[in-house]
Amino acid sequence: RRASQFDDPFEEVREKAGFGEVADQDDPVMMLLRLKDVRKTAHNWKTFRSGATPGRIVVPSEVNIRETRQVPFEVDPPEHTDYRALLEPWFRRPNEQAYQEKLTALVSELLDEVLHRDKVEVVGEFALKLQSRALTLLLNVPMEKSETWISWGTHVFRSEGEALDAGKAAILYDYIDNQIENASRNPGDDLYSVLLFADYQGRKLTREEVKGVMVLTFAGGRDTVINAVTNSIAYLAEHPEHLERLRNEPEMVGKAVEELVRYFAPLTHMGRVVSEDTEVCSHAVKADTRVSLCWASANRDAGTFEKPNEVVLDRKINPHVSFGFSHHNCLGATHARQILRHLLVGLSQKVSSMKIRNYEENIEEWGEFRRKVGFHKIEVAFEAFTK
Ligand code: HEM
Ligand code: EMZ
Repeated sequence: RRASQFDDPFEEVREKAGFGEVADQDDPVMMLLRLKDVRKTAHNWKTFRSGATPGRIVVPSEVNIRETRQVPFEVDPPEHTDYRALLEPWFRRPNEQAYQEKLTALVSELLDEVLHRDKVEVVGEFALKLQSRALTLLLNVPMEKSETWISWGTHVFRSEGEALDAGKAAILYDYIDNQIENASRNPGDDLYSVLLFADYQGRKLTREEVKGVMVLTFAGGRDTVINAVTNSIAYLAEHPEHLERLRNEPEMVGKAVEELVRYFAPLTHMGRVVSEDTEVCSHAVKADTRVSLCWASANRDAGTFEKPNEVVLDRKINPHVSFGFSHHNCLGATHARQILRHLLVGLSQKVSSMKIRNYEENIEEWGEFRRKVGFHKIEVAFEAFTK
């Protein structure tokens, strides 16, 4: 199997039963695998709740490593609607011209750093840096801040050998508490300050709510972006004809981003807690149990996607759910899409070819399913493009 091939481990079970079962810390999860069920369940927030005990909708459950409720991720309507209204304008800033110019410069600088080296470990030396530096734009804080974030590694709650790392989580919480404290003493035009002084339902947000938004911003947009960036590079390394196509037809970059994100599905699934006895997929589910919406499986549903296991770079109809569906659809998607657009354009303009030297795959295990989500490490040699 080639480095950039991401198989669909769910196909058979999706077609036969429609769901799979996963054990997780005495709190099992019923994984929904079909696009139709995923959408229907995501939409039905009354029966399938996000506002459960903080951490419980994440798989593996984070109830034992955090108490802070992530906002708006772990809140249901109607409160969710008001939080979103407050946050949406800020999270749309990546569409602005000035923001994009900074992103172009940032990608260009990073590519120049790797271009004159023999080989580069893309996860740690490229994707993590790109994710962290780009996040300074989203938070509107100085670029130097990214140096601290880079030192944390690829996940804020996980580490090598430990799926849930409470010590690591504590570093993030302390950091955010500190930044909130600084912003309250000396407010600026960064996200912390904006949140501290915003109006929510006629009152200010509490420190705990501000922290909830910030933790989510750091955690949700981290390994997802890192995997999307790394996997896109692996893909274009093995498909130089597509790199060339992007160079000649830059107008297709938007479609290419959607298709790569569909194919890689950087976030495999996300849970919900069932609020009343009900039925999903002709299967009885009890109140207070967990189900999950498997975005990765839904994206390969042959009922909707033709040739689901192929990357069709200019795929015309692409209603993928990599960024979720309905109320909780990804707030960071505008930012993530812009990073990927600028990456693809930058690569096509500056790189003629990339050779993969060595790699170690990152495989997730969910019950009977083994799913490749990206790489722990991947060494690539970049060759500069000269006109
Ligand atoms: C929600 C995926 C990048 C912030 C979500 C959801 C998915 C997702 C599937 C829905 C969760 C649910 O329904 O429970 C991704 C992927 C990304 C990405 C694949 C990168 C390719 C980011 C970034 C940020 C971010 C960069 C911010 C810096 C959020 C937030 C939510 C969210 C705040 C919660 C929205 C809500 O509950 O209303 N993301 N995400 N994400 N994501 Fe992302
Ligand atoms: C949570 C989640 C957000 C969780 C939209 O997804 O991302 C996961 O990586 C984190 O571990 O806490 O933020």
